[in-house]
Amino acid sequence: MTSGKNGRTDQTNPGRVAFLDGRGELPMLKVSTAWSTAEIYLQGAHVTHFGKKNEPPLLFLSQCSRFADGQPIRGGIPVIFPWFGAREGLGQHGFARVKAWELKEFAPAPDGSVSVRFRLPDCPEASAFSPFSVDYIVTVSDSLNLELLVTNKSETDEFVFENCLHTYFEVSSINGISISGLKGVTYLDKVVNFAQKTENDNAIRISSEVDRIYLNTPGTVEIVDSGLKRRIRVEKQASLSTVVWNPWVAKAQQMPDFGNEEYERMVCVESGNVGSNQIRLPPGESSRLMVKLSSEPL
Ligand code: TA6
Repeated sequence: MTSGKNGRTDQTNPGRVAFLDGRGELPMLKVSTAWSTAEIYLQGAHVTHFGKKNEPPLLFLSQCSRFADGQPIRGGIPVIFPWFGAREGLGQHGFARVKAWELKEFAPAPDGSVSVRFRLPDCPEASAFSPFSVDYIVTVSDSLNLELLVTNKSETDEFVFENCLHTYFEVSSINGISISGLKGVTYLDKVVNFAQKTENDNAIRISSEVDRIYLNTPGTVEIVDSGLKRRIRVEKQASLSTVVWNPWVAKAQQMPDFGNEEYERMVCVESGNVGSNQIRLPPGESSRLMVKLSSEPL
C-alpha cells in the first residue's frame, strides 16, 4: 500500500464530489474527503469553503457576498489573473474571478484526496493579451492544495502577467492573531500611497487598516490564532509576492458586499506574483503557482 498525501491513506472512505446549485443558483461542487469538506464555484473557480472535521472553517466567506453572474465573490479564494489591483479602464484584480470556468476533470485519488481541474474559457477580455491558457487544480485532503498553471501559447511573444490566490482566512478575532515569516521583507504600503517600507516585526499584529504587498519573498507564512488555538501555514512555490490585507472599520463600511463588523473575523494572506514580481513568460513556456494551506492545533 502506498502512503498518500501527508503520509495517510484512506481506502475505506474515498473522496466524493457532488454537483449542486449553490447560492444565487450558481453551479457549485461539494467535495468531501475523510478529513475535510470543500465547496468550489465554477464562477471564478472560486473555493468558498474548506474545513477539516472537528475544526472551524479555514476560509472566511462574507455573509454579504454577492453570488451572481459576473460579480466577484467576497471571501474564500478569489483567483486573481492576469493583473492585480486597479488597471486603467479595466476592472480591479483581472477577469478570471468573474468568469465561469470549465470543469475539465475531477479525480478521487487512492490516498483519499480529491483533485478537481478547471480551465479558464476563452473570453473577449483575453484578446488584449498574447494567447495563453490557464488551468487551476484544487486538491482537497487534510490540507488544501492549489495549482495555477499558466501557459504562453504564443510562438513569438512574451506574456507578461500578474497572478494571486487572494485567500481570506477565518480568524477568531483580528486582535488575537499574529502573522510571521515576513520579517526583513520589503513591502509597498497601499494605505500610504504604496510607500516602500521594511517589515521589522517577527510577529505582525493588526490594529488598523493593513494593505501591504511584500515583494521578493518565496517563504512560508504562518498565522497564529490564540482564540482558535490554531496555527495556519501558507506554503507556496513559484510565488515571490505575499499580500496582507484587512480593511478595518472605514473600508469595511464602504464595501457593499462585506459586513461592517466582518473585518474582525478575517485576514487575507495572499500568494502570487504582483507589481515588480510580475511574470514574464517566454513563448511556449508555463508557470505553475502552487499554494498549500494547512492548519494544526497550537
Ligand atoms: O489584496 C488586497 C486588495 O488589493 C486591497 O487593496 C483591496 O482592494 C482588496 O484587494 C479587495 O479588492 P476587491 O476588488 O475584491 O474589493
